This record gives sequence, C-alpha cells and structure tokens, in this order.
Amino acid sequence: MHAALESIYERVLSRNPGEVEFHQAVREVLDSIGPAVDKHPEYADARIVERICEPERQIIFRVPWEDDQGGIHINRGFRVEFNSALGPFKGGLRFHPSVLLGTVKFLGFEQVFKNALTGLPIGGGKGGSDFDPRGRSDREVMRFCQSFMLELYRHIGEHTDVPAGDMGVGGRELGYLFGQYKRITNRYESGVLTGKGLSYGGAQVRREATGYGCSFFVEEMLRARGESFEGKDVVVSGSGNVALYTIEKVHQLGGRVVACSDSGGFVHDPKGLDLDLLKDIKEVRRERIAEYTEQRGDATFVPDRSVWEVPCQVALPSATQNELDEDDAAALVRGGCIAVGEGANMPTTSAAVRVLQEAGVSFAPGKAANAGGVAASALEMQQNASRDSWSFEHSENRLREIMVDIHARCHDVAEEYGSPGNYVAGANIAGYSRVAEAMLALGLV
Ligand code: NDP
Ligand code: 2IT
Repeated sequence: MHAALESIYERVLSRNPGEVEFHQAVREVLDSIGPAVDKHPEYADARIVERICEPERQIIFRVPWEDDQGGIHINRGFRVEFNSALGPFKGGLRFHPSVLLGTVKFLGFEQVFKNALTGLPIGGGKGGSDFDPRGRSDREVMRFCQSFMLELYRHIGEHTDVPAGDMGVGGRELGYLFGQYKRITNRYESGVLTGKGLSYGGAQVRREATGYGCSFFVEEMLRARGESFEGKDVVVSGSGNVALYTIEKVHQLGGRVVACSDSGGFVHDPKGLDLDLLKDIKEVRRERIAEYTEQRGDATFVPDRSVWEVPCQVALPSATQNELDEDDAAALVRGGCIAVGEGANMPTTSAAVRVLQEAGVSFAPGKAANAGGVAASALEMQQNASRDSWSFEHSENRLREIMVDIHARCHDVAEEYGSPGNYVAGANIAGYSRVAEAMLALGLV
C-alpha cells in the first residue's frame, strides 16, 4: 500500500471495528490506487480518499412483522448511503440472515466504484436486512417488505436514493416494496426502485443484466488473450439471479456450463446444465439445487463441498462474498482455468486473487464484471424518467456496449498506470478517478 494511504487505512480499521468485509473491500481499493494518488496531489489536499471511505449517511431501523401463525419477529433494516458525487445513491437491497452493518458497508463501498465505472450518473449505496426469506410464504414476505418500506420510504426517492435487488430480493420483493411505497407516498414514482416487473414500469433485460453483463465482460477479457468461450467448460457458483442468466448467456456464446451450486452443495452435469430445468427449480418452485439430479440421470449432486473442485477453463463465482479461497484458486489453476470473472460481489478472497494473478489467470473483479446489473438499472431510471420503454434487443445492445466499454477502460487504465493485464488495478483506479474528480469539483460537501 502507498505510504500516504496506510494511515487512512489504519483509521478505517479503528473507526469501524469488527467489520472485516468492509476492511477487506477498502484495503483492496487502497492497495491499487497509489499511482493515481501520486498523479493527483490536489485530491490528497482535499482529503478525497478519507471522505470516500466514510459513508455520507447510515440508516438503521427496526422491522417488526407477523408470521402466518401470528408470531412476532423483529429484524434489522439498513441503508448505507455511501457517496452521491456522481448521482443519486444507487444500489441493491440484500435480505439474508448473515447481513450486518459491515456487510452493507462493504457492498456500498464497492458500489461507489462500480457505478462510476459504468459511466452513468449514479452514486453508490446499499441496504438490506437480516431477514431470511427462505421457507417463508408469499404473504410473510409481503408483510416483511411492507414493514421494511414503512421506514425506508422517507429516505429514498428518484432523485435521492434508488434501491434495487440483491441476494434474496428479486421481482417478487420489489413488487411488494414498490406497492407499499406508492401507497404511503400517494405517488407513482417509477424511478424510485429498479428491477421492477415489466407490468408496472420495469425495463427489459434488467433481470438478465448482471449475468449477461458478466458474460460479455469475460468474453472481452478472453478476446484480449486471443481466446473465446467457444468449446470451453465453465463453472458458475450459485443458482440465483446472477448465476442463472450467466449460464444462459455463456451457453449462447458457445461455452458449456458444467456445474453450479447453492449453499447446500453443487451439481455437476458434464454434458452441460439444463437451464430450463434449473429455472423451474429455482425461479418457479424455489427449491434446492439437489432436486436437479432427480430429473437428470447423468448429473451428480455433491453436498457440502466446494464447486471449485470441478475442472474448468473459466470460473464465474456468482453466489456470495469470500466463497472462493486460496485452496479453491489453486485447484482452479491445476484444472487449467485461464479466466475468472466475479458475478458476485467480492467472492474471491484476497489471497485467492493473488494465487490466480500469479498463475497468469485473467481475473475480473466484481465491480467491473458484475456492473451490468446496476448499469441496466440506470437504463431503467432513464426509461422511467422519459416514460418510455425500450425493446429487449435495444436494451441488450446497450448493455453489451457498456460492458465492452468498462472492459476497455479497465484494460487501458491498468496499462497506463503500469500494471498491464491487472483488471483489479484498472477497475479501482478508473472508478476512483471518476469519483474523485467529481468530489473535488463539488467542494467540501
Ligand atoms: P440470489 O439470492 O438470487 O442467489 C444467491 C445464490 O447464491 C443462491 O443460489 C444461494 O443459495 C447462493 N449462496 C448464498 N450463499 C452461499 C454460500 N455460502 N455458498 C454457496 N452458495 C451460496 O442472489 P443474486 O444472484 O442476486 O446475487 C448473487 C451475488 O451477485 C451477490 O454477491 C450479489 O451481491 C451479486 N450481485 C447481484 C446483482 C443483482 O442485480 N442481483 C448485481 C451485481 C452483483 P441458497 O439459496 O442456498 O442460499
Ligand atoms: O451489487 C449490485 O450491483 C446490485 N445488487 C445491483 C444494484 C442496482 O441498483 O441495480
């Protein structure tokens, strides 16, 4: 780490005790941006890095709700409004029992740089709750979402803060959240949430965007080393929104996804995963991935083991943070992996990133590779603001252009700052530079 950044990092550690994922996300950025700090002493004078590490606003609230049996539950809601230099706070909501303030802060911090990389006018934020939607009825999920919005509504707005989905928050939850916002405020403010259903103001390709976008980014990264998806075996972790649409696009681009997972284990289908069956299990029936083998005789389900033991040429971690560790990275390298693209946020541990980079594997960090989701959200805001809706084809073409552009920027900036091929450095420096420039222009606010 650049000497001038060490004391800033120490202060982040002491002021945010125990928030290890937030520390990890900050460290990764500070480790990269030294050359940009040297190039712009005026940013240091304005203490831009210190300001970037401190959220503009952090909101924590109680969410009481009643289950189908009349039992009362208390969860905690969060919204961390991290940085609005480039536009309204923008970022998803995560409903998962593991969610703590530090989780939301790491995600919000990453989001600031990711959103800057899209080139679109969006600041960064994140929110969520430790609510566990698994096993809950639709009615219970609706009551939870309504109670959550009864607090959140006062903090958000199309020009202020625009939430969307993340783990545990998809089309169903966003519908309930939007319905409640509309009822409380008496306003049909479409642009207050993105990822909405197509029947009430949603945009084509938002559902597919993170997975499609990650596939487009990795296609570019493969192209840069004279390769393509054609004929390659690919492993995708998770089997949620990001994973399913990554599998769909990789198949369209000529790759063969042979394994995916959930928190119970992984399925290995050497002939290539049957996406229709996966969507039926995960999107329609909301069941476990283990069900897959009941209908696909050739496939195996391996409980409680890491999906990264399946050999592949391309690995796309698309489940959760720190799911791919040093041992997994070494196994991937041994199995002939040449490219890793993070569909999830920070799924690869810092030690694993080093193993991959030292072995010459092309590595795309999440803030670049999974930016397609939030980019499509910004396109949804654009359509809402102009009361327009674009075709699937047009929306997909825009998404592809944006991902090709992000790849080029990360690639070129890495080279310009003396780390050719290092997409982590490229993404962090490019994202930081855009935010820092805007913050300097806005004065001390
Ligand atoms: P979903 O809730 O749709 O799916 C999450 C998937 O990850 C599920 O299959 C889940 O399995 C699995 N998973 C969770 N924890 C673990 C674990 N410890 N080990 C193995 N599998 C696990 O979420 P998304 O697909 O939306 O999000 C996935 C990742 O992508 C997250 O990191 C998110 O922040 C990131 N992301 C999402 C975007 C979006 O637009 N949705 C945009 C950009 C990034 P199970 O059902 O068993 O819990
Ligand atoms: O991590 C992410 O980029 C998201 N969950 C999507 C955020 C958004 O506002 O669409």
